[in-house]
Amino acid sequence: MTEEEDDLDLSTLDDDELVQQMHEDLYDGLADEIVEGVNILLGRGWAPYKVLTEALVEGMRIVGIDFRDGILFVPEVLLAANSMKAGMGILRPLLAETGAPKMGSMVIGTVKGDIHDIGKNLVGMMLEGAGFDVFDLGINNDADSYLDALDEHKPDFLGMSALLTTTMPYMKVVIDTLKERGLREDYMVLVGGAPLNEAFAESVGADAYCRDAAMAVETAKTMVAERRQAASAA
Ligand code: B1M
Repeated sequence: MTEEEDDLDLSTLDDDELVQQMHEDLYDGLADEIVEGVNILLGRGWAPYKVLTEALVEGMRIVGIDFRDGILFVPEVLLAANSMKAGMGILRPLLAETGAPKMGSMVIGTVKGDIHDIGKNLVGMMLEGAGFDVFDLGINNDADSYLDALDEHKPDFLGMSALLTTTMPYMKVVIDTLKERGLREDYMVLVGGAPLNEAFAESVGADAYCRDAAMAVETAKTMVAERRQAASAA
């Protein structure tokens, strides 16, 4: 980076230029700049969700393409991920403070063998903002870890995330374990992650596939409402 670029005053950029610059800063793993950019956009009246999707998620999508194509490698992507998390740290309380009425609860975690957590964290943040209590188990969860948390928190939902084609089959192990222990009907199971789709969710016995965090919130709300309706009709 040249000295001139280093001195760039983000606040002098218009919205489009700033978002573009944030994609580049995310790509370069510049966490301080991402934090500054997020604060500037919020200061200009951008909704937290718009900042999240247009500046951060879109930036990470670009990183993902160059990671896939062998232009970026793990250490660089890790820096990008940490920058994304720094930005999400500012947005998290804002997304959570909507004052939404309590909707339900979810135990969520990334499956065994998988350390990707940005998407799962986003889903948790958005659910919290929509009024759900979220119990986040982090990454690399085996079936016992999920089942212990379900037993402890007795949530409405189990949410599982996987970003690798090699780890997504583990969702079936968890669901089969729930069945073996006679617990499957106690929880609604939602699954998500970039390599998944509806057919996969159905094949492992999940209740629904969620394409993104917004869809996870919509799906959870709809299922809670349907369950309450069924309970009041019974
Ligand atoms: Co990894 N990685 N990575 N990686 N990584 C992918 C997934 C990959 C697609 C990159 C690529 O090749 N293009 C590829 C997987 C290929 C495959 O499986 N076929 C890959 C690989 C290969 C690997 C390693 C094996 C690389 C290596 O070591 N050689 C390694 C695996 C480590 C492991 O897990 N055991 C690895 C490591 C890493 C980093 C550590 C460097 C870092 C993770 C950091 C972190 O998460 N803390 C990383 C990253 C950042 C990525 C990419 C670039 C970005 C993922 C991301 O955060 N996306 C990713 C490329 C990609 O996905 N296109 C890639 C942004 C996030 C907002 O989206 O996670 O999809 P996403 O979440 C969305 C939805 O999917 C959905 O909602 C979210 C929000 O809208 N969703 C859910 C997700 N979970 C949900 C759960 C729900 C509901 C919805 O439950 C209800």
